[in-house]
Amino acid sequence: MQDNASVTLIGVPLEEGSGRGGCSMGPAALRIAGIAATLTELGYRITDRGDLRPAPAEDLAPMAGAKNLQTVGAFCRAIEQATFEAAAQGSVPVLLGGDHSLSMGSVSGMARYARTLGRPLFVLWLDAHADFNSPETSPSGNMHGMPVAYFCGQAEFAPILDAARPLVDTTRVYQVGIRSVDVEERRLIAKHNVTVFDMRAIDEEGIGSIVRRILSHVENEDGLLHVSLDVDFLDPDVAPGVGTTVPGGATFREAHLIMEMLHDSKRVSALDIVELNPFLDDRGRSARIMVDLASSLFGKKILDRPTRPA
Ligand code: EXY
Ligand code: MN
Ligand code: MN
Ligand code: MN
Repeated sequence: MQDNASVTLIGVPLEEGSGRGGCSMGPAALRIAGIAATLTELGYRITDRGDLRPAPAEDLAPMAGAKNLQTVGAFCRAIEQATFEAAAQGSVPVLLGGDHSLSMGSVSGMARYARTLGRPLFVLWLDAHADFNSPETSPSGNMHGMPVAYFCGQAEFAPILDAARPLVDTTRVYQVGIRSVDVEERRLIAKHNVTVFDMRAIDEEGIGSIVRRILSHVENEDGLLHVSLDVDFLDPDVAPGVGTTVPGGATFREAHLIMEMLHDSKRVSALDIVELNPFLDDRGRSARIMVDLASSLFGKKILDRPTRPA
């Protein structure tokens, strides 16, 4: 994003995609942790649209493999519209989640916006999970495990959004930090050429080199970049406030370095902060870390001069 741009906060108190309670308190926790004040201090104009609270979409017939489809579907529609509108007004949408099913809506909204510019949308998926299930492949039926397949058009769902909506090309999705992939997902992400930098890749290559490579692809195509940050991307020792912890995650500094490099790239057009479960958190620690990471993404620096002196 550009310096001194405007930011639109969109609260998404959605937990029905996750199979447990707690994520609906995520937007409140992120606000209490100071997301608005932090970004204001960095010089952004903040609009807080409050929390979306759509009525369930009764036109969607319940599906066995997609739990709470009417609730998740209604949120997805409202999120798609709110995200598109914020971006079309020249603002950077920041989705305050809410479980990860919200990205079916936010990424789709940004894909619609990117199409109005005639530019491609890239997605950086920071997560322990690939989230590439469909109602047919999901072991749980929880829709937070399905958003990537959905916005890439690779999952058969009920008519939540227009079937003719712009999709994200699977080759423009970069998954980083992955360490828990279901058997069917493994097959699908290979078949569709999703680029995965799993935890081993981070350990071997280093996160700085990986982020530079991803950004060079975005720059080569003059793309927009949507960043989707799942709390479980981080190691559970760093951020315990999430229902799907997987050991061996990213460190505090690995996560901040990603955000700092993304800011310098000026390519980020939207941010999802998802899966924060304040009920499972340790005295607000994970909420504060997510706000800290957002502040690095929006330009907070350790010093007001280059990091590496000449
Ligand atoms: N792959 C598992 C499933 O589909 O049920 C777990 C998904 C967890 C999804 C979290 C949000 O990233
Ligand atoms: Mn996820
Ligand atoms: Mn996850
Ligand atoms: Mn490591």
